[in-house]
Amino acid sequence: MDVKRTLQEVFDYFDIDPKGHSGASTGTKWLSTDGEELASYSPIDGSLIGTVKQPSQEYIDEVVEQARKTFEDYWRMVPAPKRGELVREIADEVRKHKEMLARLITIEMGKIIQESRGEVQEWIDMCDFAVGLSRQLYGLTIASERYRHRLYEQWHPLGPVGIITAFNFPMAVWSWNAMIALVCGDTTIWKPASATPFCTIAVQKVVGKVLERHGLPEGIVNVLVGSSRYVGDNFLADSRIPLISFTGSVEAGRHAYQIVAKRLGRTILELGGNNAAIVTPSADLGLALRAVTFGAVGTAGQRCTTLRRLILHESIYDQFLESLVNVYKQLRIGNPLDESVHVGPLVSEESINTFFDAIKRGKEEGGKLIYGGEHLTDMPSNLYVRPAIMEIDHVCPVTCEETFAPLLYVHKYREIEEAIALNNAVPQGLSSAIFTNHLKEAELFLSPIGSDCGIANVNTSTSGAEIGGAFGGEKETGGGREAGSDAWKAYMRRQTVTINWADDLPLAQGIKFEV
Ligand code: UN1
Repeated sequence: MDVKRTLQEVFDYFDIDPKGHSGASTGTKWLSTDGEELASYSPIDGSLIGTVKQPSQEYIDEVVEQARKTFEDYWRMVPAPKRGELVREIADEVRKHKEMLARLITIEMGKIIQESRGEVQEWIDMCDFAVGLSRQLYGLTIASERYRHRLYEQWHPLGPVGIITAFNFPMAVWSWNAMIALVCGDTTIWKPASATPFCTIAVQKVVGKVLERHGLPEGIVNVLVGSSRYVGDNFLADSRIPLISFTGSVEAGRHAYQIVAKRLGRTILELGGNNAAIVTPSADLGLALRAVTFGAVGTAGQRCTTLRRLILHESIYDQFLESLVNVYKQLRIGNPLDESVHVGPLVSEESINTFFDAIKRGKEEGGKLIYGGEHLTDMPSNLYVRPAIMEIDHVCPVTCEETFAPLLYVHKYREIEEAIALNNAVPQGLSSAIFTNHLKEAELFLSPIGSDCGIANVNTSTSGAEIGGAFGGEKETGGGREAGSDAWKAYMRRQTVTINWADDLPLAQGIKFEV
């Protein structure tokens, strides 16, 4: 598929003008923003996708104010199942446009088309989950210690939610947050990564169709497209936004967290991962091989859940590594729009530099590059590399970092306890996996003395989590949880209620206070 022609089709389909598009929307309306233009380029061939006029503070204020006002005057009092109807119709709409949305993801950030379709599917799944949830925002009833008293808790909408997302999942991460926030009665304000503005614009166009059809007011689903110089510290410091959900690097997350903490706002942080998989002697090695390959090279190593560290038992070490290298040799690297390609380009020059820098440092710190690591220079852009495998027998500074590229470190272990210690030896704590057919080993890995990560998998990849579970991790990953399970609670405010229906006033804890 040709990049230029496909892009033109996508723009015609969604009716997007790629020249100086507005960077701010309150739903169906786009504001006439006047800031510097942000350009978006396709990593596939380096061609210009389009430009967006970034919103200066005046427009940011207008959008945040609209989100606050619509929340207060309208959205929070719409019954939750009715809010769910909006989300259900968004799901219907996304199903219609799935292929075009997927193509845009691939063109703008470079993941292979199969994975882009999977990403749009995550959005659809999130909608379905949220629609069900809209009838289940349950509170608990608690036994009161007092005579004729009722004690219970209820959940109320919180307010406008700021959603800051990374380039690697330019639609799904927003949807994990926004679909939940919407049924919870919150309005949303999305600031996407600077690398993927047109994915956001297309998403807003799709949502806008539904808002328009129902004549819903502006301010429910809002967008601010701009670099952090525009939509940055002021946005984070804005106390009209009670919750900021941030997905991105540890460094950027630490910065955001401090600004929001200063005003005692809430955050959901989904920061870096440095995920490991342990392959034990009892594992189904064929299955493990496929899972390891998908985990390590999927999205060209640019998922938070990408497999970065492989921990092999000494008895299967040579055999497994040899098979892995053979599989890597068969990987097709190229245009991610081509259905047969496994690995597309990295997103930017910066990612390329990080990849080569990590390989260099890995060697300096005692690693041995056993496969890949070349820059493929005969490609339509400068952003293609051959995924790399590096043997390294210890934990060192470079293996403690999240290198957002397809670079896999391989360690050897003897005892399972040693493998678990290696799994836990890094500052991040997002995803982890063990490959074993040994019940006791699996249970040990899942026990309190096992993996310290937010996600722990047995006989499946570190990446590719379903939306039904809560997604997020511990330690420097930030502790936030998004998507399924009870992650919705972070988007609402809990209210504990005591009702006295007695004729007197019994106090809790048996206190006597007579006047
Ligand atoms: C991310 O890279 O930020 O589990 C999220 C997965 C996907 C989400 C990745 N469902 O790999």
